[in-house]
This record gives sequence, C-alpha cells and structure tokens, in this order.
Amino acid sequence: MSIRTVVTQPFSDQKPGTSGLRKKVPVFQQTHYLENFVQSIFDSIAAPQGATLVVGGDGRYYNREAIQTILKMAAANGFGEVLVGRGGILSTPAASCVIRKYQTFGGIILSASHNPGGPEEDFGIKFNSSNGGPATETVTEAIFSRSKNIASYRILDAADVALDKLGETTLGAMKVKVIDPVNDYAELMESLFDFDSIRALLKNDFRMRFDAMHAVNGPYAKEIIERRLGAPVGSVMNGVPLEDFGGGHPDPNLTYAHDLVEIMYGDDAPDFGAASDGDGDRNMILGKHFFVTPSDSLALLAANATLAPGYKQGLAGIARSMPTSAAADRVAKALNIPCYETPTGWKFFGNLMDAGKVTLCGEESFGTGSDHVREKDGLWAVLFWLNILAVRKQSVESIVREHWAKFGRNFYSRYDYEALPTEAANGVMLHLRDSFAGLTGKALGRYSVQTCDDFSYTDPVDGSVSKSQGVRILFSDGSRIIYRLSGTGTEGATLRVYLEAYEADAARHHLDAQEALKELIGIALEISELVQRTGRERPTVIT
Ligand code: G16
Repeated sequence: MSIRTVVTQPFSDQKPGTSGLRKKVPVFQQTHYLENFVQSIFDSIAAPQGATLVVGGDGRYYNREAIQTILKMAAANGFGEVLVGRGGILSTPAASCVIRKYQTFGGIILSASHNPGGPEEDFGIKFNSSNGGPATETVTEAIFSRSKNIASYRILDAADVALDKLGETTLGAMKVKVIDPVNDYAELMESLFDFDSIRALLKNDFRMRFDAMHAVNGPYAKEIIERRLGAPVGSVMNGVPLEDFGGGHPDPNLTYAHDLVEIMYGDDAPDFGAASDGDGDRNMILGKHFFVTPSDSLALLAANATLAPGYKQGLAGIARSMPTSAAADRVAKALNIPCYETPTGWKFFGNLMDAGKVTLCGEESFGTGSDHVREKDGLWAVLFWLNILAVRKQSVESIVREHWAKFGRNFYSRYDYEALPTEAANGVMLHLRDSFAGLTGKALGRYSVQTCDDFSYTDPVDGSVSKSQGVRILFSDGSRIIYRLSGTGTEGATLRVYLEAYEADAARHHLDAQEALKELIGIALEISELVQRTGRERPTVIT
C-alpha cells in the first residue's frame, strides 16, 4: 500500500454554507471534487500526527463511496485512528456524541440534512471539531480559502474497508474501528431522561408515532423508543433508512412529513407524534390535531426542563437563532437566566455552550438541543417531550395552552420561497436594505416600524463578528418581519420570510397563526416587492 500524491486543480465553489458544503451528487462525483475538499479540511485543521477522527453519515446516496475515499485520505494524512459507524452510518447528533465521548480530534459528517437524496439529489460534508460541534466560521473560512489554491491531495492506494461488521482493521498505518452507531447515543439519552416514567407512560393507553422518514434515525428510534422504552412495534414508522429516503423529502415539517401529519390530524389520532430529518438532528412535535412550533417547543422545554433528570439542576442560559421567536426569551426572563440571540447556524451555539453560558439552544428551523452534544438533536427533543408528558400527565395541547396563558403567545410563521433565480432573490434583499431609511418610523396598518437593520453578531466568547445575517424589520409592539437567504439550498436561492407577532391576550390565543399574522404577511410581501421581483405568487412551504 502506498501513499499517492495526486495533482489537482482548485474548484471555485467549495464555500461551506450554513452547515458545511452541500451540493448535488453529480457535483461531488466530479473527478477530484470530494478529494479537494477533504484535503482542504485536513490542511486547515492542523491535526497532530496520529490523531483520531470520527467519520459517519446519514446513509444517503454516495455515503459509502465518500467514506471509503475519506478513510484512504485520512490514512495518507497521518491520522492514527478513525471511528466509523457500522455501514458508514452515524446520525449527526450521534457523531457529535462519539466525538465527545472518545475525546477525538474531530469528525467528518456526511449529510445534506433535510434535503432529498439520490443520484441526482443532494450530498454534503462538514467538519466538526473536538467539542463535537460544527467548525466555527474561522475554520470554515480557512477550509474555503485552502480549497481555492489547492494543488494536490494525498490518498492511500488500498482496497475498500469492510464497513458492515463491528471490529478493527488497519488501513496502512491507520486503525479503522467500526463501531455500533446507536449504542453510545442511546446510553447518553438514558442518562438524561427518566426512562422508567416514559416506559410507564407508554404502557398505559398513551399512543405515539415517530416518523423516521426513511432516514438515519430509524435504527436509533427503534432501539430507543420501541426496544428500550417498550413502545409497541410500529410506533416508529418509515423506520428503514433508504439511500433516497424512499423518494421523499426528509424534512420534518407539516408539508413534507405528510404521512405523520395525516395520522395526527386524522380520526383516532395518537396522543403524540414526532418526526426527524435526514441526519436526525431536526424534530417536529405534534399533539393530537395540534402542531407545536419549533420556537414554542424550545420555550416549553426550557420552562419544563427541571422535570427531566439531566436538567434538574436548572439551566445556565438559553440561546436561540435570531429568526426564532422570542417565546424562549420570556421563559429566560421568568427564570432569571440569560437568553442569547445568535445568527442562524448551530455553529454559533458552540462557544456559548463550551463557556457554560447556555444549556438549551433552539432554532425555528426545527432544531432543538442542549449541551449534552454540540449539534441539535431530533430524538433528544422527542424524549424530552415524552419525559415532560410522562410527568405532567396532560395532553400536548393543554401543556402548550397553559404555557401561552402564562407567558403570552408569540404567533409565528415562516414562508419559504425555494429555488428562486439567485438574481431575483438578491434583488429583494438589496431592495429591502435600500428601504431602511424610508421605513423607519413609518406606520404600516396597525404596526409601526421602530427600526430596521441587517443583523450582526459579536460572539461574546471569542469576539468574532458575523455581519449581514438577515434583514430585520422591528415594530414598536415587538412584532418582527425577517428576511434571509438560506445557506443550505443547492438550487438557485431560497428566500425565507419569518413573521412574528406577540399576543398577551389569552382570549386571542386560540387563533390560527396564519389568521393572526395576516396583516403582517401582507406588509412583508408589500415592502419587499417579493411577488413582483420573483414572480412567485405563493411560497413553496409555509410552517
Ligand atoms: C442547518 C443549520 C441550522 C439552520 C438550518 C437552516 O440545519 O445547522 O442551524 O437553522 O440549516 O439554515 P438555512 O436557513 O440557512 O437554510 P441542517 O439541519 O440543515 O443541518
């Protein structure tokens, strides 16, 4: 076996987005494309000789091929050991858990998250650091800049490694350890939640469904929910991971998780429904005929955190991404703990958690998590909810309604305009930025604009500054309209419009969010000239 140095040319499009490099599979299949990016990672992270790496992915199309390439390149780049999930599988939170538990130098996670998979669909790759979290912007910038002048990469000439059997093999001088992808993660979950109470809940006439969407969490959910917690077999649906997610879009929202939504809104609906995404880090929570917004879910978990054994000491603080509703801020205030507002991207929570400033984090994009790992964690959120339901013995809906009665309700909705021509989407953002002066102080219907800005964040731990993180139109009553271009799409541009209005009056809490936000939605479309500029009459997805 010999190490080969292969001469290559840089690609100009390897800039990591919100969460790593995501492209269509055929882009990754171009000669040297994956190798260039992997070598750019290795050249940027300064791993000491003999370091240990974790490698795994969500099992989507191209996962296996990519892992073989990464293993051979890791061997040629001086790594001493790689821990890889059996079959090349590791959910994103499980990868974070393994990195932390075995104190490795970091890990490479292969996933395009909630985006579809298949030969013509999406693939992705990102590096996570030794804290188990996505590399900071400083590191992703270094990787990008390396990718622009890379001239060669190193790879071991060797046969493929057998990934389907647990155990150790060698690849050149490097050890490859194939590990059980579920075990370490399941143990961590048992240490955080009251499995006895949840088991008792599931034994009674409480019924639940978990939709794994034919994605990575199938085996995790079957092991934890059905085997360890004793939910009846069949409680986990779409539990067999498929390379193309069964042709579906593994995004747990009301549009794409339609199998589950039909059941939860049908006759004889179960008491609790949940779904997670392609790589297992997102979650959606449903009660009987009832949807819990991710922003409310974060606030609810924070308010009830001490009911779970792993959080009984209370929370150090909460963090939410800027477009996430301020529902969690109200809980933080009541608990007298800080609440941080970060840009979109889980990577921004890492420093806060490492510094012990926050325990819970969440995002409107169906992401919730805590400092047990450094990724958002879909199943963790589901188990947290089950723990709360087991203790409070109330329905999901009544818990949420009680929460609103106490804290007020932050009506919330997100409109996604996917696959727009990039120029048109940029045009909307430019137009909005140009309108700041004219909008400030202006009355729009019953709302009055207090300020407008482009969100900028200074990390309170390392002082790094992230600019242009989304246009905010802030109204005097606390309502907000936010516009952002997604950093995770792979086709054209995705424009997101986030709408939020606070309602203290309990008599209005029963309103449908679309109804309550109707006027704000009209204003959002009008001031952005979105329809004229993009030609889109309707959003692709409303959540
Ligand atoms: C990633 C990030 C999240 C972010 C989400 C949506 O999630 O980790 O922090 O909220 O993308 O980002 P955007 O609005 O830029 O599309 P995931 O689940 O795709 O890894």
